[in-house]
Amino acid sequence: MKLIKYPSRTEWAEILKRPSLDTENLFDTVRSIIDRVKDEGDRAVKEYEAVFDKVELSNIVVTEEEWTEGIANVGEELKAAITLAKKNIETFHAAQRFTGQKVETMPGVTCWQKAVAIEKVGLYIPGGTAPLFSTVLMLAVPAKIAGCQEVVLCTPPGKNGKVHPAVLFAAQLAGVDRIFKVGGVQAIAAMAYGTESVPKVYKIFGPGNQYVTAAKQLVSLRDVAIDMPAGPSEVEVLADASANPVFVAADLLSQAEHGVDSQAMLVTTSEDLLLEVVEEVERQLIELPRWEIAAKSLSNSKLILVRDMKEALELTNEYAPEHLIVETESHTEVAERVVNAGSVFLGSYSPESAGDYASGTNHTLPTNGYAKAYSGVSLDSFIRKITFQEILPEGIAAIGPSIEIMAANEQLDAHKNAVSVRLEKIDNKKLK
Ligand code: HSO
Ligand code: ZN
Repeated sequence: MKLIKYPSRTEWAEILKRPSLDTENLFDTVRSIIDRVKDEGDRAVKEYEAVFDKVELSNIVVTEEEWTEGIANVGEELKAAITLAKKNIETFHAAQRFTGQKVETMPGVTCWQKAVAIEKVGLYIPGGTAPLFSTVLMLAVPAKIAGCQEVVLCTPPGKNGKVHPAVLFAAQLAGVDRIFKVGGVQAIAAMAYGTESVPKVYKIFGPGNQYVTAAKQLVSLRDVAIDMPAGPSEVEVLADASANPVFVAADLLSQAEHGVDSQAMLVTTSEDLLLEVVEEVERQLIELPRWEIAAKSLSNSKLILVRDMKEALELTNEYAPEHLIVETESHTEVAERVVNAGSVFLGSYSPESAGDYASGTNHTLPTNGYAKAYSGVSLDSFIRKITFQEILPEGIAAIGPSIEIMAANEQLDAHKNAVSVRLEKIDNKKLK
């Protein structure tokens, strides 16, 4: 962890930099895998599964029996916990339902929007060091509420050729239609183009490593939509002297254990707190099973001492963290001045872990400063808003002449004509 005291504004850009990855050959490698899956379908997918996930699969589909058998291995306690989380995620996302209203912009001109679900969506759940079954809920629950007709999920199997039981349980609970044992770039390509087994979808969601992210970016250039550009996870804790150093340290570590490239930041107005947090992090770190990962990622972490809350907020808005925990005296006031963040956690008893699992908010959020322009996944991510309009003769009579003038001035006479023929018809009727 780097301790930075009262940095000057000229140093901010350097301090707030995310660890950058060398992506020289990344896109070439990823493109070649995508192309083969596109051309050869399941055959290429299975070959890549053998190479990257070290499993020989005769069938990449999770069958009904496999699904049921897997779920039987999930303990009752975990099932109950996942069920509670699902309920809260459902409650929060159901409240996001869009109710458009019909608007009469002029007499006889009515316009409205209607939310329509994306018919086919694909969810990607990474394997790796920790199976993120919580992400299954975060993606499948809103997809079902939105009314997506086909919700498929790809996830790499373990070396035993099986999908993690908790992923199977969460998927069943949330209403996923089909699961495929495919990971990495080959999973993204399979969902983008379709194979004999995997259906082609219209939008792909979910986190992944740099290869998965690059694959999502490449397929989204032309062929399929994606949720958002994703990068390593991050948290910023914004705290003053009133904060509890034990809580702050625990929050920084909960981020740090995600991966060696995740980032945890503390921005504080209190030097005493900063020093206590340093001690506390060291104390808590050695107790963690994933201490090695956390220790590595803490080397990207910064503890920044600033002059006052105004400066703390300016720095925060410049960083635009994926997660922001505000542990200050008047956190409501402070939070009101936050304009760039993915998800904000207020007060001493709102750890990021709550949003990661069970409070109800979504944990698929913009990283890497994208919070300046993007929102996290929500019900909106699974719908499109189609606009409708219905114009009566009196309506076209009212707006028609303006359309004719605008079209003529853009030198688009056919546009003008589409209005003129109608206005003439209305005039003729009046004459009769
Ligand atoms: N913090 C991660 C989500 C997660 N945490 C899943 C635990 N499981 C990105 O928001
Ligand atoms: Zn997390």
